[in-house]
Amino acid sequence: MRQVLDNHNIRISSCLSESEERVLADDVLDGLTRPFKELPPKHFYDTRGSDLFEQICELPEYYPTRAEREILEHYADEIIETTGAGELVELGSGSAEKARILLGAMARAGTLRRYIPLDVSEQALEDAARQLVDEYDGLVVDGVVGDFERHLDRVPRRDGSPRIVGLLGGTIGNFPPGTRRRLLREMCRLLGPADRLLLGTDLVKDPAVIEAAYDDSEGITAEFNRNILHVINRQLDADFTPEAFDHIAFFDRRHEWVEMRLRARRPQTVRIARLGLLVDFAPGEELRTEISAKFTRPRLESDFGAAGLRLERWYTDARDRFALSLAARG
Ligand code: SAH
Ligand code: AVI
Repeated sequence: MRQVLDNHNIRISSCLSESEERVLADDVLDGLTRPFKELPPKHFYDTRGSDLFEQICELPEYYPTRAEREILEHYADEIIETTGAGELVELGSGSAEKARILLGAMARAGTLRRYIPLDVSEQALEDAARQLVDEYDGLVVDGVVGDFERHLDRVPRRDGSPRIVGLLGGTIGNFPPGTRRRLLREMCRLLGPADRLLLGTDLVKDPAVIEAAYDDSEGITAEFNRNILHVINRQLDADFTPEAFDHIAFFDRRHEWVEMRLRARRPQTVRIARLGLLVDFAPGEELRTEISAKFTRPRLESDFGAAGLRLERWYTDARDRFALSLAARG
């Protein structure tokens, strides 16, 4: 692992290297040569994509962030009291806005020791780490720049006190059902008997509310969606015209997930120079860029069961829009 930052309270190491470009290249090669084109959503998050996501969180239509924050503000002290946690491992930590609420509860309980964020975005990780050590006296941030689908074995070992492993924001919903269970199983392996998983999931609700959250009136989500094409242009020397694609978001009632797609406005051929690949788009052809699954408690319990996890506590916001689950091994 490469050391990115090492001052007295912040250590950040990176599992990512030039080979990341190869990961994107392989995903693009797979995804754009399929009969139905698709790309994995983790490639949204370069610096611009992370900024756009932060703007999405502030939008009036995007309720998940506010709903999850409401739950955390209400129950963080109880969560820390029941777990006795002194460490928070957060996967896909982004700006660490929500971690801050849990770290505050740990500070009040006198257990706070270490925050271990893991994110593909080095910039987001570094910014969050600097702010947090300023805010919390004695806090150690041990960050990992990495991909939680590949680098969970690089999460630093427990320092003695119980830990919470968090995956917040509903990010688990961005994985299809089989991959979701595999990821939960891998997260379960990070837990000792006294540790707990804290998982944020968006809940099934009126499709109109969900669709508005993924197709906001200011067009920020549309820009976030198109950002994946900017990433491919820059990293793989491609010539996508992002504006030649419409942003589509719809709720799939059968699977209970919202999908984001990019729909070609006209016939076009895109050249991806690094791959020596030409990709044709028929007029109206769609490229799926994200699913975001919405959950019910029974669905989540069956996913937990399949992953060797047991649901202990289920917290929701006052309007039952979002849930936070506390789960243990076994
Ligand atoms: N947890 C925050 C951010 C959610 S956005 C919140 O609740 O608001 C999703 C975050 O996960 C982004 O910061 C993105 O960079 C990160 N991410 C997405 N896929 C990832 C992966 N495979 N490995 C590591 N981080 C990932
Ligand atoms: C990060 N993830 C949980 C967000 C979601 O709601 O699925 C990403 C997002 N996509 C569009 N808006 C926000």
